[in-house]
Amino acid sequence: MSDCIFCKIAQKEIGTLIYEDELVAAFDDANPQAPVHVLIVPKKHIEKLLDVTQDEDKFLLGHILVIANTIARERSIAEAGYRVVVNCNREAGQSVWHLHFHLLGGRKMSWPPG
Ligand code: DGP
Repeated sequence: MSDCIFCKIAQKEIGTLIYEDELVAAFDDANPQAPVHVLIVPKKHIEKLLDVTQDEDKFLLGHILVIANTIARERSIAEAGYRVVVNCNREAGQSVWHLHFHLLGGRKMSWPPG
């Protein structure tokens, strides 16, 4: 989508990717909430988690989680612990309308989330 900031980052028009393959792109969050805070996004524009479909997107969703593991290992947060978060819709705190998975680590996390 032409006016979507995460589409522009995924297509390398702006910003810096730390990982990409044919399906996904990953980059550091501009407003990090932990020492490691990476966003993993599908290259195709999907507005939110609620919009994924079983037939089209189930491989993509599993792939994103596998890539989260890969990046967690690369960033040396895998063994201590990390969190993968998707905020879907307004009350969950979604502020960018392109599906993204937050990968957070490098500090002790609390529960429940705010
Ligand atoms: P959420 O609230 O779940 O929609 O998370 C959106 C995240 O995206 C938030 O942590 C800040 C980050 N973000 C917003 N705009 C940009 C941007 O232009 N570049 C990068 N790298 N991150 C952004």
